[in-house]
Formats: sequence, C-alpha cells, structure tokens
Amino acid sequence: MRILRRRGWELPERMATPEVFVLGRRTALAGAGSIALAGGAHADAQRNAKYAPGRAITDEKYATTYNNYYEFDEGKDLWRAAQALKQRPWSISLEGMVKQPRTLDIDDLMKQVQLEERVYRHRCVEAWAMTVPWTGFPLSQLLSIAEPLGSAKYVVFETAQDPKMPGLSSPFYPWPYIEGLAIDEAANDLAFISTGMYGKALPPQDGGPIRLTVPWKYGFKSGKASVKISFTDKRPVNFWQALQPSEYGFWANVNPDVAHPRWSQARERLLGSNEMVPTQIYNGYGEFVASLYTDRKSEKLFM
Ligand SMILES: Nc1nc2c(c(=O)[nH]1)N[C@H]1C(S)=C(S)[C@@H](COP(=O)(O)O)O[C@H]1N2
Ligand SMILES: [Mo]
Repeated sequence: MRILRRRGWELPERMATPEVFVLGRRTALAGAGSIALAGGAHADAQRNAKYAPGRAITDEKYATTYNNYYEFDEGKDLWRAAQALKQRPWSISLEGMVKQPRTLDIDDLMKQVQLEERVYRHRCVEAWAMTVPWTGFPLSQLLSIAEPLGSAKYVVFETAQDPKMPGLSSPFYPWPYIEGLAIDEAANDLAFISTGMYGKALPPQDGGPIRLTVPWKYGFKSGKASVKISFTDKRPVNFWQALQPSEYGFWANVNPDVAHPRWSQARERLLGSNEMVPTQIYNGYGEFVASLYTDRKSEKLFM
C-alpha cells in the first residue's frame, strides 16, 4: 500500500497532509519483513478526524472477544475457534456487472489503496454497541478498482465458506452470508473496508482479513471475511432477511424510534462498561448519509 513516508529534509507529515488527518499512534515501522510491514502499516495509518466518535473507544479486549459470527457459533464466545481461519493466502473475486471480472490477491489490493484509521460507533441490532478504531480504506476506492458498469445498482459482499467454520453445517441458515448496499450508499465516504483494528491486522473473529464496515446501519450489514464482491441490478436478499423477513430487511438503517418486533431500539449497551445510552438515528451519522434516503421515503428504511 502507499504509506506516507518522508525523508529527513521533507516537511513533517502533519504540515503536508490535509487537516482532517492527524498522525497515527506510531510513525516508524517496528522492523523489516512483510509481516512486520503488514502490521506496521496498520499502526502507521493516519486517523481521519472528520468522523470523531464522541464517546470513548471500547477496550480492545471486549471488541475482540465478544463477537457475532454465525459461521463459527450462535453465541458470542467464538474468538478462539475463529483463529483457525487462515488469513493468507486470501483472494477476492470481483464479479457481475463490472468492466472486467477478475480475482485480486488481498496484498495486491492493499498496494493499490491508501490506508487510514477511522474511529466508528458500531450498533448491533441486538442493542449492544462498541466504538472501534478501524484501519482500512473507503469502499469508494474499491469501486474505482472494480469499475462497475453504469447499469449496476447494488454491490453484494459474500463471506468465505471454510471447512474451519462449524456453523456452516447448520441447515437452518441460508449460507453463504451475503450483504448488500445500493451503489450510492457504497460510494458514500463513510462506507469503509476494514483490514485492521486497534492498529493491527484485523483478527479473524472480527472479520479478518477483510470486512465491510457500514456504521450508520445495524451491525449485520457489515459482512465479514469477504471473498466475493459482485455488482448487480437486482436488489439482493441478504442473509438475515432470507432467514427472517418479518424482522430484517435490506436497508437496516439505525433508528431508535423503530422497534425490532421483539425489543426496543431506543437505547444501546456499551460493551465493557455496560452503560446504557440513547441510540441515535443513522447511529449519529445522519449529517453524512440522510440525503441518501430523501428519495426512498416510501421504503422500509429502518429494518
Ligand atoms: N459473515 C458474517 N458477518 C457478520 C456476522 C455474521 O454472523 N457472519 N454478524 C454480523 C453482526 S450481527 C454484527 S453485530 C457484526 C459484529 O462484528 P464484531 O464481531 O466485529 O463485533 O458482524 C456482522 N457481520
Ligand atoms: Mo449484530
């Protein structure tokens, strides 16, 4: 990836980069070699200060040990089992309505993008929440690489199906896990592809090596371990909608005033402190995304 490096005589990065970027935690790589480089790149990513979370970052130990990942388990304690998912080699196929379908190796992809850190709030439809420093790149950069046709209306993310995932043997679920966004949602600057968190490579339990991160929608929209990204003019039926259409839909934007059929969405529990705080419409990101929905008011936008 293109890491901003400077020689001694050049301007400090904080003077040369746009104001929205501030320096990451660490400005020098720990060592040489590709593994150090991959980890170091995440530690070096500059934080994009445009999306200040307004609440404390969740302790890493909670974000990495309390997970939803039905391919591994229906409960939350699956982080150990998820370590079995090999993170390399990893490739992602770009399919459907694109100029040229092809398969990208993740490390080649990462050389073509500019990593940054974004601290986002995450709101699960089950009413727990966390605040995470993700590293990765805007989904719009991946759209530029994929070159979808003008006729493509949706982008669909499909999760790996690996023999190390015990949940896949459950016949009750409509595997593979797929999620989708409308193209204009995907092009919005908030839509993000995460390859790291807390300054390190993304751990398998949180969707490593590469996942979608869509902070204004319920967490289930952020599909993990992506292996296929396809473009289509037909609205996809996502995993949770296929499973339970009376409870989950396509848009799934966060809204405290639209209750889940079985519980209120008015408040959320912060992982770690267990403090209950009010939920915000579009998870507090309305200033960036509400305009996506002005012409879609007739749709079920909030579940
Ligand atoms: N493939 C896949 N992606 C998934 C899920 C899943 O079960 N399988 N769960 C979703 C849900 S409901 C949430 S809240 C988030 C949880 O992400 P986290 O484990 O990193 O907190 O992942 C989402 N992505
Ligand atoms: Mo969730």
